[in-house]
Amino acid sequence: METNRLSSKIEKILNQQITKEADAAQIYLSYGAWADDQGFAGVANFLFRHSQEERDHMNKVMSYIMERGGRVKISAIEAPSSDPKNLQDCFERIFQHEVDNTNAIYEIVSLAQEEKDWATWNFGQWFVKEQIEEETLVLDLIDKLKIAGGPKATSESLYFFDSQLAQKEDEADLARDASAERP
Ligand code: OFO
Repeated sequence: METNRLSSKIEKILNQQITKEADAAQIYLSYGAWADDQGFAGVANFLFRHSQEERDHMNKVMSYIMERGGRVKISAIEAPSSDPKNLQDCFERIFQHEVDNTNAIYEIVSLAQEEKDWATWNFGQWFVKEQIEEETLVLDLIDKLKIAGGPKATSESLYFFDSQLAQKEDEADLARDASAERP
């Protein structure tokens, strides 16, 4: 009796996503270590927390494959690329990683839709929303860095940015949710 409820294509793309999330966790980890070395303890803390979040995403995909009777395959991840040049560069690179990951999630939901695998489609929607939040969060930080002066920001404004990040919420508020929650 066939107990695997995932097609081989869906199983493959979900396993690839496990690697992508692990990859993202590794990137956040390496940028966090870089930030700490530069004296930005708040930024480092924020990036380490995010690294953990990416690991949680990896586990979420892994659990889903197993729940559906599929086979999890763990692959190697690459070493992260070179250190960022400055904070602006760090967050711009993170934004690009998030956009790449969003595109990977879109591939999953598109394939699920094509195969009429509504369970996977439904599962993927959690990630679609999560990616909107993550992109919004990073864009907001890039904006703040621009206001602080971008690559020419003074140490005083960077100190302020860093202390803000030490206590920043990990989830961004989305405008659409804010209006929906209004009484
Ligand atoms: Fe896994 O959310 Fe970012 O990449």
